[in-house]
Amino acid sequence: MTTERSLVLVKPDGFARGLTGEVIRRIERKGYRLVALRILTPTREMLGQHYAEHAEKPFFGELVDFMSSGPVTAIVIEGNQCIAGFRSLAGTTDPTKAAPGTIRGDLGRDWGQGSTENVVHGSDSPESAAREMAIWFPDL
Ligand code: D4T
Repeated sequence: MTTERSLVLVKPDGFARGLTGEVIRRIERKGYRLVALRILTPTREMLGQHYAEHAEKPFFGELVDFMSSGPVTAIVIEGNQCIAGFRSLAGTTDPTKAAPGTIRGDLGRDWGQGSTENVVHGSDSPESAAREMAIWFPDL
C-alpha cells in the first residue's frame, strides 16, 4: 500500500475556461480523495519556488508570466499511487500531443504558446509533492 498525496493545480487557462469542476470530476471518478482546495492568484515568488528546477530554462519567464496571470485552483489529492495516477490522468506535457482521454488531450490545445497553457499541473514524485504542498498549503 502506497498512500500518497499529490499537489494538483488547475492552471489559469483551465480556471478561466471553467474547467475546475471537470478536473475534480475526473479525480474523484478515478477514486482519489480531495484533502484541501483553495483558489488563489500565485505570486511570482511562489512560482519561483514551485518551478525552481526550471529557472534556467528558456520558457521560464513565459511560464511565470502565464501562471501569475490569474487565479488557479490548488488541490491536494490522496490515494494509493495518486502521484503517478494523476499524471496518467493529466497526459503528456504538450497538449497537442497528449492522448485523447486525458485531461490535456481532451481539454487542452496549443493557444499560441506551445506547452505553456496545458490546463493542469501534478507533482512528479513524493519529494516534489511534499515540497509543493508546503508552498501552496503551508498550513496543511
Ligand atoms: P507540470 O509540472 O506542470 O505538471 O508539467 P510537466 O511535469 O508535464 O512538465 P515539465 O515539468 O516538463 O514542465 C513544467 C511546466 O512548464 C511548462 N512548459 C514546459 C512550457 O511552458 N514550455 C515548454 O517547452 C515545456 C517543456 C509546462 C509545464
